Amino acid sequence: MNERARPETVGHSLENSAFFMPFSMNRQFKKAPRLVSRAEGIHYYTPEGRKIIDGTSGLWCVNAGHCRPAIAEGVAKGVATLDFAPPFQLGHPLAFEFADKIAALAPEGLSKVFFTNSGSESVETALKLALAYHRVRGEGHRTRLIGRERGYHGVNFGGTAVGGIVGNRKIFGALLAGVDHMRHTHDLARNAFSKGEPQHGAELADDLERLCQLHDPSTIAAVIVEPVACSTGVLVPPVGYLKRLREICDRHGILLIFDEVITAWGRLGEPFAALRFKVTPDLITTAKGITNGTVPMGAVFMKEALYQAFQTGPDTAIEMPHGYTYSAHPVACAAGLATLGLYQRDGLLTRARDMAGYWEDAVHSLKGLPHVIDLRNYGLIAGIELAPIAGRPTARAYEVFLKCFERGILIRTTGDIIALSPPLIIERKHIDQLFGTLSEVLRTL
Ligand code: PXG
Repeated sequence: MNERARPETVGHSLENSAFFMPFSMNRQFKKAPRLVSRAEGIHYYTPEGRKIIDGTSGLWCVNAGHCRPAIAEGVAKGVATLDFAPPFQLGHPLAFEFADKIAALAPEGLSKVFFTNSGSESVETALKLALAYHRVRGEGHRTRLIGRERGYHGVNFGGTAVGGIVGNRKIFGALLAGVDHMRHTHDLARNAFSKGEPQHGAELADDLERLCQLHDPSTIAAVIVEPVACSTGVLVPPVGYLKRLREICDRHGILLIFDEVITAWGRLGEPFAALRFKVTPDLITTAKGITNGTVPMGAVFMKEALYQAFQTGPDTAIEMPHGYTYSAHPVACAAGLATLGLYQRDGLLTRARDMAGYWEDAVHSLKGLPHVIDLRNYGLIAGIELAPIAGRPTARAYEVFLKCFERGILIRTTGDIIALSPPLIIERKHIDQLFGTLSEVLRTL
């Protein structure tokens, strides 16, 4: 008899389950599992029927809230109509329709879209497009990729290498050569408790100029940053920082990639963070909210000039030897179109802007609570930084996470920072509940 727990036996031990959980403490989790089995709107439900407010939009992706009928119906119709179509040398109408509709929302000039299946694949795609762009233009000497400390760009080779999270890299060894990192922008000494963009730190962009001088700028292909670094604790860019990065890239012919896997699709009150910060990169990577988290999908937006640079060889040649079996998957496109329809019908791509004031006040109401050393916010995101317990980093925030889950709210923690990013449909009463519970828990520490 197989000893493994069967999924339907909720409450039964999962300790010997075959499932190797990603980015999880497998042993700890399997001893004391936390399961959700249903979701609706702003809530998850546990198998026992406990209702949990989703303070994290799943994993920063369910922007329109859970199980929206319009999306569920779009997916169901999509899968019943065209389950799969090869994306190479064959097409289906939804791919073209979806690409055109989302390109119309992108910052001016980012007129072409390459489909992937995840944020990690979007990042790899953008990095490869950047390298290829320089090569087809006779600048094959541009091979270096620059990321930033505390950046997260997914888990594939390129993204892990340009990412700036030591813990995510050191177990894998060297990964890519020719990668370097700028300094991060987190500066508690000068910017703690900033509301929105912090005032100090635009000059940190000059670290890119330093790397240019160190390596010779003509060896650098691209710079990749998250406009707001979310995974490492909601690091909002200082006023003027992104603009300065853009200027330095322009000065040296370097492509600027915004990794908007989290910040796109309304999270900051505009369809893209690039629009919110009024800085236009050469490429934008997205995923997550593109289908409201329902079907895996990603999209890379690029400037027309990038696309055109590849259209120069004989028209009997494939212009870009890159793509995935599931690029522009018809069910993902159906999910994306239904999601976009809902975002537009309900004004969700700009709703974060309307809610941001109430959200900001709620976030900063936690000031003065035990161990809270910083509060930061932008759009519908918040970072709440706690002082670590001496010698036990991450333990304090993890305790908050567990206690919050017991009391009916789902938060996310990274190090000793709590990150919040609720569905964009959140109402004031939910914000009150979220921060009410959080402040109760913080008082128990
Ligand atoms: N870039 C950014 C900026 C991301 O936030 C990825 C790329 C990778 O996307 P995929 O779809 O391959 O996972 C991400 C993903 C967290 C957390 O706890 C964040 C992500 C994923 C998992 C956890 O903050 N972001």
